[in-house]
Amino acid sequence: MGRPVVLMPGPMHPAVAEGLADHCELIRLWEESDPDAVLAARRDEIVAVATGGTLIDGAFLDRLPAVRLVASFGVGYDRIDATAAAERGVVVTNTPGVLDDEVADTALGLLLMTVRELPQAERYLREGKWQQSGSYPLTRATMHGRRMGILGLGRIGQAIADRVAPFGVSVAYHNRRRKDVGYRYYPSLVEMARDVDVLMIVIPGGDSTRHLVDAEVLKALGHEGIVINVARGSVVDEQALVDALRTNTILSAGLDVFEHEPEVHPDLLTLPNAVLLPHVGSATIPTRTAMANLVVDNLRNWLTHGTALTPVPESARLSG
Ligand code: NAP
Ligand code: 8YV
Repeated sequence: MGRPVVLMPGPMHPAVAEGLADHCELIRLWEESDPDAVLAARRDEIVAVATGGTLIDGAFLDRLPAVRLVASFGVGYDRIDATAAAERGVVVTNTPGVLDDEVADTALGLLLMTVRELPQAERYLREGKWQQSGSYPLTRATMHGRRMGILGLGRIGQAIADRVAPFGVSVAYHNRRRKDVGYRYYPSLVEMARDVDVLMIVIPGGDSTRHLVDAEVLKALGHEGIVINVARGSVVDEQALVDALRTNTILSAGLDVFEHEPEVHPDLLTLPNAVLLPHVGSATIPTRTAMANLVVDNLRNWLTHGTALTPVPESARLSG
């Protein structure tokens, strides 16, 4: 019997291919001159997919009836239709846990950058304005005494909550379900927004959370309010956010993610009260390597023992 065949639709971290080399035949689809012909010719052989961002929906899976595992790079799996996968008996895995600290560090850095206008102050220095015009203006906001509302107190949300206590920042949260934690729980996002002045967004993306943060939530957050998004751009109505920043309905925003990455809403690029990062939440060599290794471990364990290490929970898969 030949080696199992695994499909990689698009380029991934090199450690994935390296880790799989001895365990399967890997089809690098993007390198094929006629990908459709390859999919048609190998459709009954390909048993698993390793992916880092290709859209995998029901139609894609229907072309590959022998596939039983989709191993995804990243904890967010919003590019995979997990319900369609579950309906076809396909297990989806992601890479939870190994990036929590990295993303929480990024979130905290982004919060500090936004509250204290550090990128703007740095630009001021580089542009020679310190000599020309004197000190950078005092910032209206300070970290101390801020009230943070975490939208999505999960693994990363908890790591962020752990980090802000020494700054004197209080924490509340909104999830669909209350957790057994010491922070105040809000069943309503708008009500939480009304009571806090930092909205920290760390929920999964996808259809079920699309534009959860809309004009009403931003208005509730108010003039001193700061939005930090390290989750997915789709969670925020980006046009409503731009309008809220322009009209000072909120104070400022720090964004690592955008609705149409790598495109960024052109107005965000010019607004002085927006701090923008190019989706670097987990982007360090050690953390991305750990994520790649977990993709490999999921595939290897499944190919060898028939079980995956970090499958997306069935409840999440069937609810989308
Ligand atoms: P997690 O542990 O699954 O936590 C997600 C939290 O969101 C859960 O507490 C969940 O609680 C809550 N939630 C889910 N749907 C909700 C909804 N509709 N309304 C309110 N709360 C909801 O996930 P994680 O590992 O912390 O990762 C969170 C997300 O961060 C990922 O899905 C990914 O999109 C994003 N991320 C971004 C980067 C980056 O580079 N910027 C890196 C890693 C992850 P309930 O189930 O009780 O609602
Ligand atoms: C990565 C992420 O940027 O894990 C996630 O959900 O958003 C990030 O860690 C992404 O997976 C890169 O493809």
